[in-house]
Amino acid sequence: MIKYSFFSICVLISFLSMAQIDKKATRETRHLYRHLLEYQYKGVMFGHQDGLAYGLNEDGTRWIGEDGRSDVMSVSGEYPAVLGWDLGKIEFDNANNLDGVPFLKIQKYIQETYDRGGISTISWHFNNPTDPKKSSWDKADSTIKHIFDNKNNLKRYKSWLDKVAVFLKSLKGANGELIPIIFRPFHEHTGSWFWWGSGHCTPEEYIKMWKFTINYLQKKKKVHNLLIAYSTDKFNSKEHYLERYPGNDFVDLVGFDLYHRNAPISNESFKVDFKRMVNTLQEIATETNKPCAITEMGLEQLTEANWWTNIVLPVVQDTKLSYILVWRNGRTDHFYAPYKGQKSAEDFMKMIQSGKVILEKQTAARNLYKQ
Ligand code: BMA
Repeated sequence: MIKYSFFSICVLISFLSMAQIDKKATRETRHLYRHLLEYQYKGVMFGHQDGLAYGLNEDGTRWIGEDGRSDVMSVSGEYPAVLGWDLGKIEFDNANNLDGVPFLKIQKYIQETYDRGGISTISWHFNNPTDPKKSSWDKADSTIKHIFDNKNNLKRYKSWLDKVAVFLKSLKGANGELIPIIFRPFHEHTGSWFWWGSGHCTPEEYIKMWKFTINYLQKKKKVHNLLIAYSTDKFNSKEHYLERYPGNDFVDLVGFDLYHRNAPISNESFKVDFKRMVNTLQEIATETNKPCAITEMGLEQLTEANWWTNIVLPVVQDTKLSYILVWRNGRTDHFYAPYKGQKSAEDFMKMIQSGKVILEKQTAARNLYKQ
């Protein structure tokens, strides 16, 4: 009797301490979440957006769609630990996403990443449901208000979410199990460059949209392979970070996006800001018992040869951060991860050799999807 009640108390305690929001999440999704918490302070995983789909050759020209290739691999001999993808244009049933990556390929890359033991995260730069011709970047005030005010707009938005749900549920491992995804909707909302940004909706509208979306995917469409990431852009304080926070029951992972601009003049001030934001994020992660990450970051064109060990490593090492993800290697003038011969490649390796930032092999050894 005593044994059983002790056992039930342990189960209850572990249940209460799991801040994961979807109580029906698949086994693999629950394992991933638990492991993200367990590995805090034990090395930060490195991620790259679109890292398997395309990149840059040594002479700076593009390569696209070469199976097995990755710029991080060409520099380090390993794949990134985390791969980021975007579903922009899935709402129109397009074959390719907004940056030209075929959705069928994204599906395959996610499966390969899972098979190797890595993590996939998905963002969605989607068009405006009240005026589908308008992209995420076409600023349109009160879009969210008009989605809920107007039956046709809401119907259209739901039909787009249906497509997202079909895609997410199509991601399966070798045994038919769903592949866990860190899903990161409505990102960078402390900025105002997207229609869901702070200049275009009230905090109440933003939170309503968030809750509606998560409920629709998890409750209505029964998508149970998601960890939901809340990611702001730059923020000034904890209050600012939390201004549009939808609540602990609607967020699994807390993060932010931050780009380093105007290097080298801004190097020192960037480091100060970056450190401050990481500290605040860790405080929130601790209070909410949730994992945290830098969900997007980078220095465009990596113009600083020592960027990784001078700017990134000192801030991210020995923190709670689960991962940092740099943006895509899209063009000669728009890339964020080193490629073979790129001037920061050697320094990137120094950061990896420090053991504080890890790639795919050490990540796979963590068996993130297993008990
Ligand atoms: C931006 C740029 C764009 C891209 C968008 C969505 O930061 O990389 O070229 O279309 O992200 O991936």
